[in-house]
Amino acid sequence: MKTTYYLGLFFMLLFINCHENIPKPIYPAIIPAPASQTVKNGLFSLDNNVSLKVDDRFKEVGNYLKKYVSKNFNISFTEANDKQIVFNYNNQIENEEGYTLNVTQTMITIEAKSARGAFYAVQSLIQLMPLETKASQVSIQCVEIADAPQFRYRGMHLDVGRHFFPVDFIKEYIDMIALLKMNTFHWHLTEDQGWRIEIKKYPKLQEISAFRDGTLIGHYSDKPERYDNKRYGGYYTQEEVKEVVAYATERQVTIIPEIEMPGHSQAVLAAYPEFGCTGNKVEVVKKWGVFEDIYCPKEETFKFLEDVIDEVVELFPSKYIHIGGDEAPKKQWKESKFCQDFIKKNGLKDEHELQSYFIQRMEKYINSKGRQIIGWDEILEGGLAPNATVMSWRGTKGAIEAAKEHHDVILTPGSHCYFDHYQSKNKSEPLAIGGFLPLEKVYSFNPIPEELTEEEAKYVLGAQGNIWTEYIPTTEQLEYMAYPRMMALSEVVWSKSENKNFDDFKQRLLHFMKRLDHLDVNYANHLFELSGHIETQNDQTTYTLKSETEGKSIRYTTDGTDPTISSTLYKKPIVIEKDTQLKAASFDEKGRVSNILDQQIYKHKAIGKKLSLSALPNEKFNAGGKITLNNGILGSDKRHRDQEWLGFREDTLKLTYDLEKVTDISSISARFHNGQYQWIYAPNEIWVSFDDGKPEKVEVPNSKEWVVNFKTTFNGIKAQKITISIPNYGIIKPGKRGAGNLSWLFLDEIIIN
Ligand code: TNX
Repeated sequence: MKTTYYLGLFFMLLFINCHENIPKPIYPAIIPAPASQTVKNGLFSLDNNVSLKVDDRFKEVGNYLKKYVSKNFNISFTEANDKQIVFNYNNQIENEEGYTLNVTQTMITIEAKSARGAFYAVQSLIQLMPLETKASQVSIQCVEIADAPQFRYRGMHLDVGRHFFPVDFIKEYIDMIALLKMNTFHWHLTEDQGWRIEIKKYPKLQEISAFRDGTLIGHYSDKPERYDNKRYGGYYTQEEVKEVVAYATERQVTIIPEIEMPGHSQAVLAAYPEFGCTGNKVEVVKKWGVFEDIYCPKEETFKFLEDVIDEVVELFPSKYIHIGGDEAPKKQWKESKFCQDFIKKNGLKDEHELQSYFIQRMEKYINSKGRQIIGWDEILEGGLAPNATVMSWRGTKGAIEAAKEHHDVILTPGSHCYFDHYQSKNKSEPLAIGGFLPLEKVYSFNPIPEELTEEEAKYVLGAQGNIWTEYIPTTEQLEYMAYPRMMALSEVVWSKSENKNFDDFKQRLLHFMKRLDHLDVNYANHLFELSGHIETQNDQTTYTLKSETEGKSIRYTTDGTDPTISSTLYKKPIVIEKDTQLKAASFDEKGRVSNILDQQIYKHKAIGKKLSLSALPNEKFNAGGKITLNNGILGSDKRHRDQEWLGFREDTLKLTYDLEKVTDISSISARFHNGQYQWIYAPNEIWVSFDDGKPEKVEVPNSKEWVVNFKTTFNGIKAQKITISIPNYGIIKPGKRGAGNLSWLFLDEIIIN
């Protein structure tokens, strides 16, 4: 779609719309971008003189539109015939979910060959309607749309195990899925931390497995661990599940329930330890991670799971049942005599084949109910169940393997589809599990791995966004994590790649955000977020600011106060002459439209100067690259996996600075991360030499702090070259985490003054 269209039409519409009580029409800015769209002159006026004619096959969709109109506007359809909205059946439309939508001044025509197609036409139409409520006349831009999705499977997942979300919220989530023309809601219903679906035959699932006695506070890598000790939980009754399924069906959304096995099942074992391997009494888990207590492949366990499936298939009409299969630690199976005998008796090679046996046996049962299984990519290990569809989350490897074996596959790689990861580097972001998945990265996703041939690519059904909720306790935060990344994903799975353009998407998103405001949805808005970088040239250090989206002005302060609409306007890179706290944000004429970028910059003599390292940082801990060691910016005091911290695992790391000219040196300061739980130790000493002088040893204070601050001062030193050698703390001592292994060294900035 052409952005140039926008401005022209926008102004045109402003003129057309001189009648004050009629809400302004919306310029077509549909998300996901339709396959083809031609904007025409003129408007269709939706008012009390419009009749609705619906082919019988689309009756429910017609009712849905009727409900939408009467709920949002002061308009009802009549029998009058001067203007019409017509739903026609058209079996010439190629794609099962495709549709056409033709808006002229007197008529709106929708054609489709399935209710789903007709429903998507209505969703496009809704996105063409203004937001003002209770208007008695609304104008709709004339437009011709012919549309169809790229992928058959367009999904969103939600983990209700780690945190529980009420039925009303689930419905709102489904509304959003439907508005974005996605067709699947993957409801992750069981977890170590809580079982969330009523199973009548096993009441202890409701009494015990659905509740935990507290929840971890903060991040799971925070030490020591702290808990809130509050009982937490809940579950959906079967009546509620039916209500949600009916709600989703009305919106053409299929719900795939997930019942995890054999791992992530500790909540069940808390109630029914007899289905585990140890028989030990365990509790419903209060923290996050992967836990060793998993189902034991005993007859009674299978009976339990089959009983659960019996009730589940009664509730969910979906073709697929998701059986999990991920992250099942094999330790207990290794140690259990029962499992080892079982492996021998059934001619299995090892515990992986036992996992495969487990899944295949459940697959057979589920197939016998006329349903098919989906499992996370671990179900590939030890042999794939014959009819299984694979959900590939650990990168795309699983997807490639499955497609090559001619199994259907759905892509949900962590790199592009995990909406529990951070979406911005701003310090004000709510605590998240980690990772970094900004909007643009979601948008750039191509669900078809390059490695697949055209034939193999046919096994890729589509993609799905996952929302794991360890760190998402409230619906507000969930919305913040979900939107607008879900909008970007909707375009990944729906729109043709030639219609995908991130700048154009952002413009449409700005419109869409108004809709979200109207719906009172707490979305994240990083569209005008600022980022900055340091540069040093000819001894001058500057800080350059850049907005994620063009079109707004940037204002900043250097006195620690928050920038306002009257703060200094940013025009060119800011010269940094001393330590500076820079605060900047984007503004439009009404006020601030972005978060505040708050950057402390330490001006020192080595900023941007040539630095050579005896070894590269480990690739896992090299997010920002070597430059972060002398860019004047410190790492986070809370997270060692940010851009600024670099991790090394060398016996000795040597850093050599070339200051380009002989310089007075009075101090060297450094910060070492001391994350002993993660095997990261501050060094005991460093060695410093100037030019080609003799290295002198300086001790690093012994400290248990998360960050160890180190500073050493000098008198009367003049040098151009400085060499700093940092011997690793060494092999971790017995009794400590990681004992016997070489520790890690973590550095963010070395400040030379
Ligand atoms: C891995 S993805 C998991 C989940 C976690 C998630 C956190 C998958 C199949 N398993 O149990 O919640 O990472 O990002």
